[in-house]
Amino acid sequence: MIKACIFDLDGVIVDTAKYHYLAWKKLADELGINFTLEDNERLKGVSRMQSLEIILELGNLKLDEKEKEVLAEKKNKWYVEYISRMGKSEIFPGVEAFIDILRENNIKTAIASASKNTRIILERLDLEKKFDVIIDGTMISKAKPDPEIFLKAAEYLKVQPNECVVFEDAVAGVEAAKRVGMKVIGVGDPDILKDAHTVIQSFEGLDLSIIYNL
Ligand code: B16
Ligand code: MG
Repeated sequence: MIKACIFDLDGVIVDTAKYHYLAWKKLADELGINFTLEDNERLKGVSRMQSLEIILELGNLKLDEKEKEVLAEKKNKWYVEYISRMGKSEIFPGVEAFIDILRENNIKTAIASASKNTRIILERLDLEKKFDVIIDGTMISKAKPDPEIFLKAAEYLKVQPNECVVFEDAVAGVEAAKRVGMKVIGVGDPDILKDAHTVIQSFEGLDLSIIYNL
């Protein structure tokens, strides 16, 4: 019996990856590091500090913790500038309608995102009220594929892990949810998200059958 749906944010509800890329690119350019859109794929679903580590590794740059914090903070300032200009038109097609269907059918909804900027993004998209629970990067200590974020979402929703369906665009997120017995719907490329129970390309036209037929 499915009682709740838990949504990742970046790459599932909205495409913030392009803004992460612009901000990281600006930083990489400053540091003289070549950073491509292909490299950016490795940053999806990964925490801010881990993302910085990947970029520094691309440039063979070794820095101390303090220097890394300054750079991460700098990138985040640029990123927040970009996302502060986002609007409702950037929500992926069909997402709001699907969440409305869930709520009308008494299925609880949550966000589980590694982003510490989750609340700013949801506010800009006017989506906060659509979720019963919001778990973000400020509330967890272990990154996906650790299941901490999904377990916390289930706990706050007051449901059991096996009563949840997770929507994820990152391989690490699919693994995290499966580790605690949740059903997972991948959002994106079926070849990449092959461990998910099923994969969708879009939320357009989706109804409850997707979660009941898993
Ligand atoms: P921030 P998700 C993740 O969000 C992004 O996919 C990832 O690229 C980003 O580095 C991470 O959030 C941290 O974001 O710097 O805003 O705290 O996919 O878990 O919703
Ligand atoms: Mg994601």
